[in-house]
Amino acid sequence: MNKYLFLATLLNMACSFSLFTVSDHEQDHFLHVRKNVERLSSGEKLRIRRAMTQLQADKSQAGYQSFGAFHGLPKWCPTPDAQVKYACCVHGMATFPHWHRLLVVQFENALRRYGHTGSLPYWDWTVPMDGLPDLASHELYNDPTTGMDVPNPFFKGHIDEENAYTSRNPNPKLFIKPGFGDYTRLAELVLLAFEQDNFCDFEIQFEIAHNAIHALIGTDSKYSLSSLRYTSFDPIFYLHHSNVDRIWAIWQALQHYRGKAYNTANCALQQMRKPLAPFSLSSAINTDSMTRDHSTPFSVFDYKTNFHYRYDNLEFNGLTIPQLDKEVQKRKSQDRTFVGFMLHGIGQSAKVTFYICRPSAADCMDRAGAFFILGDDREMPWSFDRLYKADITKELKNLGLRYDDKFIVRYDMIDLAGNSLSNMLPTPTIMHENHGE
Ligand code: CUO
Repeated sequence: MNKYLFLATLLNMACSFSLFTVSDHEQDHFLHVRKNVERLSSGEKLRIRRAMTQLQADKSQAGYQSFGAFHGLPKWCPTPDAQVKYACCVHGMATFPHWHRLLVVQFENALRRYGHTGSLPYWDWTVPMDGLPDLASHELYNDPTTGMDVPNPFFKGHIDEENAYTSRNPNPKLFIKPGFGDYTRLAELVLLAFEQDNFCDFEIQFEIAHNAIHALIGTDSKYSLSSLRYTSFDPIFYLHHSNVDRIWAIWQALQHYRGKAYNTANCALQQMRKPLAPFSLSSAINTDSMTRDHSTPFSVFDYKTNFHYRYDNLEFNGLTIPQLDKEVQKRKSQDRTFVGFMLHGIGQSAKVTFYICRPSAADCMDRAGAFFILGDDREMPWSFDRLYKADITKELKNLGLRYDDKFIVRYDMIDLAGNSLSNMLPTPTIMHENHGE
């Protein structure tokens, strides 16, 4: 190589590394930061509450009721065959994370229109907790400028369509502390999702883990988080889904660390190319150009570039990404048994409880676990193409059973008011895994 060509090559390299490439660190400097809701200052709480009050009073297409209607009632998105109107939200399919990332971005932008200068905080429900976030758990708050107690807009939301307010009935199980050194049950579910290094395997575990919060906060309340129709009218929905989005962002960072695909999917490719309604629709319906311009799932992965936000940190229960990688590798190398459920078109919110049945048919009462469905009779078709896995290793051990002993898993389903539902799932599958073998 002659010296001019050599110098030109060096210059080119310098340009591509320092002049024309913005490093992650430099990019991060310009992004809005989503904070843990429990770490907001009193000034930040006041500003976001004021913005939320104004957003709730906005009855235009860009106002609070539209957010509820984007997700649940009234149902107005066309079905694939365009015959019936369905709720627009996406569940039970690989584009669940994308659809909800768009909704959270749009909500955050709406708060900014009303003077909120920060981002949408997240409620980290994977760590042990004593109650719901302070921002959302009191009916009134004191406005220091007037000295008056005024309604806290994060406590409840009005559902104009039903002329009703949202309500909550948190299950006390949500606040049970784990033993020393253990994770909460919700954190365990999320850790199992983090183990998956394929997008679709991650997605189903992640989505079903997220359902638990809907069911445990809403329980049997009609206008609550446990109803797909009304969930997004409750303001705590947005703090929950900011955290759901953060969990996906942690998985993305973990994938990057593992050298695996993180800003794309290697499965469900058809779904990833199809723009998501109602974000993709006209400006008369979706007034937010940011979500309209990035309504194709493939463009939703890169949240920093396309939506200009980041999280204050991407730690999981205090574990940095390298520590989290070590933790999930350790878990994967263990000898474990799972029960797999094929979840298709359940059509309503439900709780599935499963039991290990030992050889004698009468002995079928050993509860092995439970999970929740967030569903409705008119929602986008559920099309999970893989099993939802629940770990039953400990439960088998407690019963003195090995994975190759004779046993079956039985399940029952109830709606969230406790009424029995007919069993509509295929027979569960037992799987034994040891990635360390
Ligand atoms: Cu649509 Cu949490 O998923 O609500």
